[in-house]
Amino acid sequence: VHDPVTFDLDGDGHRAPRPGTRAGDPDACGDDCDDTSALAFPGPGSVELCDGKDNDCNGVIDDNSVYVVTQGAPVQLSESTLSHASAGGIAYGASGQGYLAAYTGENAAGDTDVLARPLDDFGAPLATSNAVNATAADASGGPVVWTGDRYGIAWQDRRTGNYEIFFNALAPSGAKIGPDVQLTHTDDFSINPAIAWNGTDFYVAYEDRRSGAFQVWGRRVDLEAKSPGEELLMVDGFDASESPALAVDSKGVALAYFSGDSFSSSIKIRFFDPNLTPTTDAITVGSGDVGPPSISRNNEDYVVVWGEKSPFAIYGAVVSSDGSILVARTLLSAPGGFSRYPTVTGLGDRILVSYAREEDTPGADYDIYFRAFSNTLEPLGDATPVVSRPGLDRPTMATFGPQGDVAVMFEGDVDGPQGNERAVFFTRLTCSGP
Ligand SMILES: [Ca+2]
Ligand SMILES: [Ca+2]
Ligand SMILES: [Ca+2]
Ligand SMILES: [Ca+2]
Repeated sequence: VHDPVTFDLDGDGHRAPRPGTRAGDPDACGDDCDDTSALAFPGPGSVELCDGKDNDCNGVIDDNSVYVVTQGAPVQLSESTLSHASAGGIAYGASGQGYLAAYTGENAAGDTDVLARPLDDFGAPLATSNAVNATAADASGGPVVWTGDRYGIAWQDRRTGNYEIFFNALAPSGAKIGPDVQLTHTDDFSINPAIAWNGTDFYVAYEDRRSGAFQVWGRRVDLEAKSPGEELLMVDGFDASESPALAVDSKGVALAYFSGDSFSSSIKIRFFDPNLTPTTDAITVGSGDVGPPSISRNNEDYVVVWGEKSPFAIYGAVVSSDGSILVARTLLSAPGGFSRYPTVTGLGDRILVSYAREEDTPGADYDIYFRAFSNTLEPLGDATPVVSRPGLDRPTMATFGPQGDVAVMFEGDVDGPQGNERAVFFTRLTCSGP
């Protein structure tokens, strides 16, 4: 008999596994492989659908499906009254309830806010956006995660004088559920949060400069956000580090981050148990002139992707949760042009990578590409353009949506209130079935 620590947030009659166990293990107290979706559960009655979920709990999302580009013009998410908009995060809620997108922009009064906006299944905004931060305090960030009955969001704002990390839970409408939870209280900047949900708790990792150099710290937050866990330094004591990316499952937490300075930098990954106690050392998967990483769980392992700058190209590696490198640094982008800002999504038997690519002709448009890979990072077909935009390429982020869609959120240039401006857009890949 265990404490009732697990939830059935999606209401399908199956509980999430206890932290540190795998769904269905004898000591797991739960067998729901995905407690964020009532359409995913083990045993008779579960049918694999093309919906971005592992419906039959066999470890593979949308078994045998392929992704195609069907959407025409991308949807602009950030209001045309905003300046300097940047993408914060996007997640899909309960079936039929659409997405929640978060982005940052400066309004006509000169305030920079983190805005949350509900979208329908096709990315069309359902309402105007709500400010998530305290008004009149500059803010940014906004990675978003869905739990099965609510979203979690993390951001940085300057209401206390210097930037601190805040958390709140949001209803599907984007409305705040409780008071903001301040996760950091330091005399220097705490910025750039990442967020994840493991079926029981949220995990938030961020850069914090309390030691003089930025380092990645992290903290656990329970569902009701009443008792945040202890703040923990997630990297080795002297490791200058930034740009955290998190992936979690019921067994533990994986952190990928940028380590180093302008002279020497690397991409590292480190694993933790659900209490954020490290279970491995930091493992270097790439080094040189590297950019921020993206990480996804895949087939009980983890895949990390990042951009490199000489030349501009996308690389990836696969690491198991015991810290073994299963596939060492591998080139993922097609040759030529400037490829950067990758996002990775693991499906269990294959891996989707999206990234921005600019041609090396002055003034050329840039494209968002996606490409599928095997679990050993062998390409499954060519890189396919999703959308082409004028202006400079910017970060991308991707998440599963309804009917197997993969939503891609990205930044692009538009004519805005102050001339040539940045805005946030939505497009998607659709699942075409096996
Ligand atoms: Ca459930
Ligand atoms: Ca479920
Ligand atoms: Ca499956
Ligand atoms: Ca599915």
